[in-house]
Amino acid sequence: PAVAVLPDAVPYPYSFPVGRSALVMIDFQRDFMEAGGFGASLGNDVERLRACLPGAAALLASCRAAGMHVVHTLEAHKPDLTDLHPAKFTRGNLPAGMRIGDVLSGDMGRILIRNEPGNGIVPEVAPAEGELLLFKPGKGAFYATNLEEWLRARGVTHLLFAGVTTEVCVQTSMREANDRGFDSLLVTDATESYFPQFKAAAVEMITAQGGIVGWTSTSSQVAAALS
Ligand code: TIU
Repeated sequence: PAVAVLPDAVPYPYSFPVGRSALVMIDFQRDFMEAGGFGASLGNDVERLRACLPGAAALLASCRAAGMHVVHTLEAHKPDLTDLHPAKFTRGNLPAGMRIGDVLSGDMGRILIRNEPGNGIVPEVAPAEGELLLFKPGKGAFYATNLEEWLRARGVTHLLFAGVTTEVCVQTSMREANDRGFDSLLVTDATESYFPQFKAAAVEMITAQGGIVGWTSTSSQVAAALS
């Protein structure tokens, strides 16, 4: 279809012009999603995040089949750390060896550094040729990146969001998108948090007050709308 319609989206029906919409896959990186990565080293249960991979992979397949633009982001810093604020570097009061740029024990390489092994996207949702792979130094995908320019150059007006974690990088990116005038939809089975109550709260706060940040739906409803 030229316009896909989601009659059961929350808080009310959402429609998107397929040729002017992009799927934004936030930070599906080994750092956060695999045992032995940075997220796991901080004591988080990565299996919780991995529960959204089937939904995310299905969503990615639907959007690719429809010919939509696809963007993959990575939370990543330059090897020389010139794009890392001291406030982010020191946050968490972590010991040496566990800070951004340090070498993690195991095979993941330097923590949150571009092109290190841990900074690759997990195979279940790996980027394909022609899709944008975007390094972002912040939580939001628009901060200190060319994402807005890239989307505007392609006439994109609507964004579908997936990724981890729901309440941190996904929600921040959706709020940034909302303030830039993009109508945004969060696909709830394609996003996860280490904390179930934070995912639930983020979904509620995005859709509250008439969709103050955007809409939510599921990968199967997006697939049905695109078929
Ligand atoms: N991608 C993303 O959400 N980065 C984070 O830092 N998430 C946390 O949950 N800490």
